[in-house]
Amino acid sequence: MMKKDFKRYTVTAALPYANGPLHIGHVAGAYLPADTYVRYLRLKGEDVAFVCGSDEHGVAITIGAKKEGVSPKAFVDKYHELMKKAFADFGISFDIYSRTSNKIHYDTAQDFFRKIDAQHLFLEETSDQYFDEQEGIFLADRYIAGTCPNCGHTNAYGDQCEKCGTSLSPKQLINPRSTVSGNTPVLKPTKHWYFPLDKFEGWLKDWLIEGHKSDWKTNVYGQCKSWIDQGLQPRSITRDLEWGIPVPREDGKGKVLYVWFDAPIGYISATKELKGADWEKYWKSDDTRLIHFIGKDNIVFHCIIFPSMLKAEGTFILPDNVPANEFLNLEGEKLSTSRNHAVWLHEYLVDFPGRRDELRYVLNSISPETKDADFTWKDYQQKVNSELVAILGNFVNRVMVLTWKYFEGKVPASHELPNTSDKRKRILDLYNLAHIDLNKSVAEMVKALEDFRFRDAQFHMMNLARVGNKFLADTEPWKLAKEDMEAVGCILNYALTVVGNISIACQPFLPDTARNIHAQLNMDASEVSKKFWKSQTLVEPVGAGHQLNPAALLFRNVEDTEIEVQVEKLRKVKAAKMEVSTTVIENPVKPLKEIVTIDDFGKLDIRVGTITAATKMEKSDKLLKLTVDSGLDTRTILSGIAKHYTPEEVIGKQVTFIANLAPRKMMGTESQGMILMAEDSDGKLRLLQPNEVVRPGSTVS
Ligand code: B3M
Ligand code: ZN
Repeated sequence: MMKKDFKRYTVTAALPYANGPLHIGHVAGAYLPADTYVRYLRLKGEDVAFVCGSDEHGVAITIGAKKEGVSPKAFVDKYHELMKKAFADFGISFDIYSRTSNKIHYDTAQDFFRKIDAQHLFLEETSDQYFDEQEGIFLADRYIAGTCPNCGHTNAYGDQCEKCGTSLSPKQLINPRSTVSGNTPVLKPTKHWYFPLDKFEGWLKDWLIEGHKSDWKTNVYGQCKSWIDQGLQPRSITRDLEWGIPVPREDGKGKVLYVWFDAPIGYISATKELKGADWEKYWKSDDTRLIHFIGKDNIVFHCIIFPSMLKAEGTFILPDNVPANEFLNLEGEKLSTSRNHAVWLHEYLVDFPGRRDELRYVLNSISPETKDADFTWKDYQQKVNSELVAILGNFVNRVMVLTWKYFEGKVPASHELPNTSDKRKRILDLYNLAHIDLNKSVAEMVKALEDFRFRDAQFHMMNLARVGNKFLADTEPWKLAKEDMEAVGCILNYALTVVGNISIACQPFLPDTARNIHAQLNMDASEVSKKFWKSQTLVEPVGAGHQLNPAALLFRNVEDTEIEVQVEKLRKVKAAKMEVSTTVIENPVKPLKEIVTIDDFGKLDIRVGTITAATKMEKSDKLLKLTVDSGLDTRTILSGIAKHYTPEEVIGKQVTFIANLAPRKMMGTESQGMILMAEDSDGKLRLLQPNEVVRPGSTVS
């Protein structure tokens, strides 16, 4: 394919779900490569809109909110702020970090839906889906658990069995149960709208399979091709949920857009927010290059489904490239938010203050560009110590220190060294060799950046320091200092040129380090930097006579103790999980809640009381109104046991109850506590009683 002449860039990074903090897997997957690329584009002087934001809809959010016992809105508010701050603190240079709960996004997503709907492209279909009668809701796949038909695991989800990895549909589960109420759900008809992906198969074959055969990464292209080759089906794009963007149709009341329909449109909404009236240029102009940075689990959504949606809408440009990464593992195991097996970005920033570039460097040098990669703390230490410290930091520091030693920190003259001795001839030869090597490295670095090969690009950048070190070691200016200061000056002048070029070349990868070197060189980088990135050859950043600032170390060694602390942290999490998992009973009714401390538990005042009277609550088939002698007082407690006990059955029984629960009004009556119950997997309730009669008011601990 002919390379187009692009005038501007719209670069997107996957919108992370606002359901937990960011870890190094997220960073290595999408955000660091995107940031590196965008920094490179800006240095070249390109017009770029770099957009991202929180993905705030979908089941991941509603489940998370439920777990934390808060509303979805409160839940996303919390994580949006946390993620936004972590990105900013880490220095990811988004032009905007937006969120999909913004009004502008609701409007944009609904308009998008309407535009396709007006062409009568969506299909409507009514089908049977699982419904939780107690909660009165249709259950998303993730809210249904049951026995896996493949491996017999009793806690498989409606979309996947996490034990054997089989992807499932809810109806395949044996003994399905709602994870919301624990009850057995019933099948009930519901209407949804479907995007006719099958109708785009022919077009996708042209645009993607033919059109991007040679310019997309093989891992991305391969996944897309096999997906399309298997044949495409209509995909439902609406859901029966309360949290989400309402379907903009009269007959769509109570339904919301599927999160994967609205989320990618979030890129467009964010651009609107960023650019105002100018936004269309970034999405509707053929000379704009659209690039999506994502992890591999998002490939089909960004390469097949979203492009088809854009095509259907009809007025947008399509992604020109989607350089998706594979996964990053941690110490040989999958990163996992739920198991807390992760290096959290916000924690790294606290544990390693002022050392952002170290993490950038290591993640970039092991970037899972073509296959999964593994992050280990030992390797982190090794890369920092033997590369950043020993190669880059060491070179810059030697040159600075020598210049101060011999020339009081002033850049020495480079006057063409007359070739008057064998020694000088050798220096000139070495200089010429180094110069060729360095320009080659710069060219290779730029080529790799253009091709989204950031680990190679960083390697070539580091080559500048490798060549610089070798040049110093070969020319040995410290030995010449006694006999030929002119030659020493020439060597250091050139070495300072290399330092200056490194400071410019490392900007996309190590932005803090770049600034540090600029400060030491006492240089304003902006003009030379432009020249460097335009010409893609070495420039002369500091001229003879220029006064440098004092030398300072760029990096320091990562100590064994620092690494041990991190490894220990991971080990402790694992040990805690093992303890928990050995005490979990087989076939748990509900997933284990979050761990609480003994102090949390101590806040509950649990006691034994005697039921002295019981009646059925009017207009409720669930509630019994109980009078309980609590030992302290006589109180009224409403309990949802009417389907399991008659009033007569419970009078005289001793029960356990929470005595300090804030009173709650239900159906006009105040309940002053809560009776404790055991609930089995069929939803059957049994009173929790002491096995011997005790004095009312006895505490439970
Ligand atoms: N939030 C999935 C994820 O975080 C999803 C990406 C949306 S990009 C439009 O992996
Ligand atoms: Zn299974």
